[in-house]
Amino acid sequence: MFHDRARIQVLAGRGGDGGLSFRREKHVPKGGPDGGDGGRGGDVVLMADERLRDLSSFRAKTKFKAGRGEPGRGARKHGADGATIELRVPVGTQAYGEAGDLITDLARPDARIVLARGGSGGRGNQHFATPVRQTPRFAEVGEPGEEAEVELRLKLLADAAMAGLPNAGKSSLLRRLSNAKPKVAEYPFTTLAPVLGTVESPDGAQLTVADVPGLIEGASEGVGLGHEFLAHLERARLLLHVIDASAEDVEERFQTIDRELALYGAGLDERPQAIVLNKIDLLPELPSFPLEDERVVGVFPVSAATGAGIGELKLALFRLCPAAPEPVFEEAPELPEFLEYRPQPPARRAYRLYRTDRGFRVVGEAPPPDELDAVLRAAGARKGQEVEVGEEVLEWE
Ligand SMILES: Nc1nc2c(ncn2[C@@H]2O[C@H](COP(=O)(O)OP(=O)(O)OP(=O)(O)O)[C@@H](O)[C@H]2O)c(=O)[nH]1
Ligand SMILES: [Mg+2]
Repeated sequence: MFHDRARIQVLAGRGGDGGLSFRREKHVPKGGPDGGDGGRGGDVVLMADERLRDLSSFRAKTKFKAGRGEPGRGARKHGADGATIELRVPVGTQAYGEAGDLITDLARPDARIVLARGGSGGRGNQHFATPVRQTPRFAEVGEPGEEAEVELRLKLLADAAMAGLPNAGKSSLLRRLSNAKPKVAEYPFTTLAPVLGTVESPDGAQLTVADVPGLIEGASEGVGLGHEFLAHLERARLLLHVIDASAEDVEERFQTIDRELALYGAGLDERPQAIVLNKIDLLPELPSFPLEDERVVGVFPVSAATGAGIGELKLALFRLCPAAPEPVFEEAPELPEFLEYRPQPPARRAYRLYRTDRGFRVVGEAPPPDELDAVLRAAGARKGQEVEVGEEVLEWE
């Protein structure tokens, strides 16, 4: 099975707590504070890997948690940073946020984006000594990591894509045109997942062509296999509309597919189309295409069985395929894939949380009780510990 969608939950690592410690040396009776800082929590990163073809690796596992930062320790020892995890996805994967907003489009190998950022580590008590407070018995608590629910959708990146009814001969054609070897058989719906092939011109130029499962009437509403794969046509700059020319109703066949492209939307019905009239070996004379249509940039009678017309079609592809858009990333490093996306930009906290030797201290504008509860629980508060909020001292339950 080919998986072009996945929903995942990501949780970045919590920052490590600051250390609460005092220097101990043989001849120094009362050493100063020497608690080091906590390490940063690990990030969850999404990364495009050329070697991958689909999102099936996210079937087995959908929750990903980066490592938490280690707490700071005595002797000013900094806690280790939490491990960052990298989720690898095929090139062409888009990530959407919970509101359906496009977060990023990893359209280039090795493009990467931070989906959830690790919390910063808390400062150790070594930072809190002042002339009047030489023994600070508190240290900062590490911040929580960001979390997010993300939908991944793979949209193949091909220069041209085939559209057509089942059995039209799309896969046979891709075998003829490219290095790909998709399965061919005399029954409909032989192709169950998109296949990419590379076509080479005599002068060494290359184009990628996608063979997509056959479409039938109603495909845009989910009939047959076609619908979920229509998305893979979206990024192709040229459609190869493959029609079995040995059938009597060539025009009707064209229109059936064309309607589905229009119903699907995303501009598929405005894409330039090369009409491939296949199976001419079954016809006594060369067929013609009965329609005038401004999107039709060429009509090619071919036989994937005998190879007739294939050479011409191949050359024409290089001529007809609109030039790829300039790789914008070179001029515009601010493309989404380079942005560091923060799912929930952490609101600046109006308070700070410190660990003391008896429990916790909240300094600044304390959050509402529910939130305070959650924050303390996350920081590892235990029953019976003291929580100082302003002038008040509460007991944690
Ligand atoms: N006579 C003849 N048969 C062909 C030609 N091209 C393909 N076929 C046959 O048509 C049948 C369907 O071919 P496929 O390439 O599997 O068709 P498809 O469009 O990929 O079909 P789906 O994957 O089901 O959508 C097979 O039996 C092929 O051998 C051709 O040019 N001439
Ligand atoms: Mg096929």
